[in-house]
Amino acid sequence: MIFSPISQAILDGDVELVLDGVNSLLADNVSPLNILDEHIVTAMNEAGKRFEEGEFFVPDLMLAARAVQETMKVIDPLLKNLGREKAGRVVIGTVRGDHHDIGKNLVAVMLEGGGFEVLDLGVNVSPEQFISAAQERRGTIVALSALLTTTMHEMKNVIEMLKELGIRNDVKVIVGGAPITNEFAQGIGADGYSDNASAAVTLARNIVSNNKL
Ligand code: B12
Repeated sequence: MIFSPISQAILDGDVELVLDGVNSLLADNVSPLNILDEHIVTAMNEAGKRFEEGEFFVPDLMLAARAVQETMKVIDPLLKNLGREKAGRVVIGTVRGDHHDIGKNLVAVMLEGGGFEVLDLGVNVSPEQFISAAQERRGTIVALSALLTTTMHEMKNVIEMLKELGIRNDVKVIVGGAPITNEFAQGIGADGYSDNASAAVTLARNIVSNNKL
């Protein structure tokens, strides 16, 4: 398969080439959303495929991830500018034991672009940290990301802790990440799931309007 020069440069971990390509698309008025979907996400999906097929090793993934992170520094502010009034508040993070943050960062940026106030707690976040941040303001949505089958059960721990504290009905929980499915999300009692960052915004908006958070 032939990739765009930007996607290929991400796969090669060539930060300079990626930034040159992205800046020149932006100069041609290409939307940052388009750059994200067409070039960045495509490249990371391919990196994942190559890793699964044994063509890529962890250092290759880290180079690709670093190229994406540098690119997001340019794209982030532009995506955030797409937003208007605050649609609600979201506390987001990658669950305990998990350090993958590319997808989580994309979701955070898209939510901000979609008008949400977003508090990003980072990676390796404990249930206590999620819940304490959510309790700072009524109506906060908690958004959990997990990329490992060994950490996805942490999502259930967050929901169980909310139940134990008697505040399950006050805090809505949405989940996502490569190993998460709709069935899994329903099984742990989450309020919503999506498999991509754009749909996460629609999901959060629906939750706000259905619950008048
Ligand atoms: C990049 C990567 C890494 C990078 C992470 C860099 C970083 N800063 O994130 C590095 C090299 C550090 C890494 C490390 C490891 N990784 Co890794 N990694 C990946 C890889 C290739 C891509 C992940 C990614 O960024 N995808 C691109 C983003 C855009 O997609 P995404 O995260 O799925 O997010 C999208 C959606 O899921 C959704 N979404 C995500 N979060 C949320 C949250 C909400 C609320 C919503 C609504 C939606 C949503 O929206 C996002 C945007 O569209 C995947 C392979 C894959 N195909 O997923 C393996 C993969 C996840 N890693 C894997 C493994 C095993 C590891 C390691 C254990 C390897 C090791 N032996 O050290 C470590 C774990 C370290 C740890 N404790 O976390 C396995 C997991 C296997 C499993 N079944 O659990 C995978 C699947 C590769 C494989 N096939 O073996 N990894």
